[in-house]
Amino acid sequence: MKLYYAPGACSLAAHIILNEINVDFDLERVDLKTHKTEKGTDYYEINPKGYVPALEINPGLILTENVAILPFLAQHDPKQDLIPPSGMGRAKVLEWLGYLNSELHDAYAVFFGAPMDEEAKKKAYAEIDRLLSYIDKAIGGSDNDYLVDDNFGPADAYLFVLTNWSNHIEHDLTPYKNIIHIRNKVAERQSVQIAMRDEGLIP
Ligand SMILES: N[C@@H](CCC(=O)N[C@@H](CS)C(=O)NCC(=O)O)C(=O)O
Repeated sequence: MKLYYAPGACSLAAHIILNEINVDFDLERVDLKTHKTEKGTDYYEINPKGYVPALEINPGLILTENVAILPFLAQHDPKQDLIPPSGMGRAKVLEWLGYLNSELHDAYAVFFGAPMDEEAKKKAYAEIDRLLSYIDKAIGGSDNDYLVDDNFGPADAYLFVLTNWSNHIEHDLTPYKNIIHIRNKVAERQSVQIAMRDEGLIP
């Protein structure tokens, strides 16, 4: 398998899960400004949508979209319990992935687009805070160790990656104690440390 990624982008979540599942995989970095890969390939030829992540499963077989890639990788070895194989447990993982992808990801993404004036920034911070407040409350109201159950899974990896972006946009995460609690556990995982090191995010 090969993951097309950009350092610290949402593709880091797939990178983390690839490290969890013990498969051989390659990485190919994509420059999101030029849409060229580190090998000089026009990235639109790999993923016509132009964004990361893209997962090459076999030569010519490409999977895109976080909500498809993350469950696909997580189900690789059912013994690892990264995602329930079926039923409500799996539906709950997809519920979180959908929410993170369509709501929180988009709320952060506006900071990486066209420059915003102060008024627009204020609204964008307020939207992130609204979503994080919901997530923090949902975690606090459950007995689970992680977002869905007591096992780390793809939704936790995705939440970790998205909330890392608070560092880049001068957004304060400290009010969100339950999110921070999950983030701290996720950050300690070897899969996360290795992925962040391999993407050049930590020494
Ligand atoms: N719907 C896509 C969105 C992916 C996405 O927004 N990727 C960003 C990085 S986090 C990107 O590559 N942006 C550059 C671009 O759109 O050209 C998914 O969930 O996989």
